[in-house]
Amino acid sequence: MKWVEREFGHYHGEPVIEYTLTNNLGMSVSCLNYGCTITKIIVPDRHGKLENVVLGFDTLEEYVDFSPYFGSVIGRVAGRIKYAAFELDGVEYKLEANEFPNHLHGGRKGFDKRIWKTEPVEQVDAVGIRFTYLSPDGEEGYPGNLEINILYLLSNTNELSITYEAKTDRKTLINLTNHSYFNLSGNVKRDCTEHILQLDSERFLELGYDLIPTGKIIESKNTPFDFNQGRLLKSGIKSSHPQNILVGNGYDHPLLFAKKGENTITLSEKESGRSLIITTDQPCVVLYTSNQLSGPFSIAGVPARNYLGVCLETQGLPDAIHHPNFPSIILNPEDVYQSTTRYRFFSNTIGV
Ligand code: FUC
Repeated sequence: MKWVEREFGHYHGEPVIEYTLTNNLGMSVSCLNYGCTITKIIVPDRHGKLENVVLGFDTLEEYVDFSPYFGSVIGRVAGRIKYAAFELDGVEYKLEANEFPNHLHGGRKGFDKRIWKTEPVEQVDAVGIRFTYLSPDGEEGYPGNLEINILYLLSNTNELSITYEAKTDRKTLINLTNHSYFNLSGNVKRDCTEHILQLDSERFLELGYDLIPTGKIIESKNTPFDFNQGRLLKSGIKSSHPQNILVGNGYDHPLLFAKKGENTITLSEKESGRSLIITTDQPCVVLYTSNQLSGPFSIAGVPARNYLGVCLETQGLPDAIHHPNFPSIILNPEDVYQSTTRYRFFSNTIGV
């Protein structure tokens, strides 16, 4: 197991470093102190060929100019907050309305655009990076000084675990996730339409025209949102279900896990033979099939187009602060926020 670092660029005068963690099987994960951004995850296919399975850029300039949150940590609150405002204990807080009139993924300068302090971590069977950041009271409109501590750990079983911890000195909101776009074909050879997704979920959140939950919870049975038996992502991309059409033909939806506690998600692609099993303690996963990815940039030489990657954002329910029936995302000063999501890669397709 080892880690190496190299200079990746400069952001407002501060050095941006890329760390590469490599395990004894040759799997590697590269990440930046800018946004805790995962730039590469290199894993073998069925023939042992090592290729990158996430979307990313080669330069910091491209991240700054174009990145739709490729690989980064999202916070303080993932997803959208309607009208960029909320009330806590009778006080109204106004947030940055960076997707006017709403707030998206932590604001204009969320955690994905911050330089984090880093510290390499070496364990007997794992190597990692610890990221820390102090988000000051009022940042992007949120109350409380928030101390965040995130650990990326790569093991010798081809598992990357991400552990999030946070503490505040005033009541605030928190809902952290990682926004990696997976593409198991390797080096963006094919898009994500032939990826198969399996997870135990019987319900998903209906979205409004602004992509914010309406509050209605829909049963997935007999819809393209039923992934219990495994389903090709293209079935939702080509579907005539109004919820698929609404988000730009595809998925951009919070799927609610069937059970409390730990849940697993399996993503696989037959042709490469690669699978990814995600285990999380979060109550939902936002499935986003990159329906709005096209833009004036390329990814590993491939011109950006929709469906090149799939995001599986494990998190609390979006806009929970406006829905008393959703699990709370309020963090009190006497509590510690703690959550772990693990990503384990296999080079033989599972469950297909
Ligand atoms: C996802 C989606 C959004 C958005 C973005 C880049 O999390 O929920 O709709 O476009 O990321």
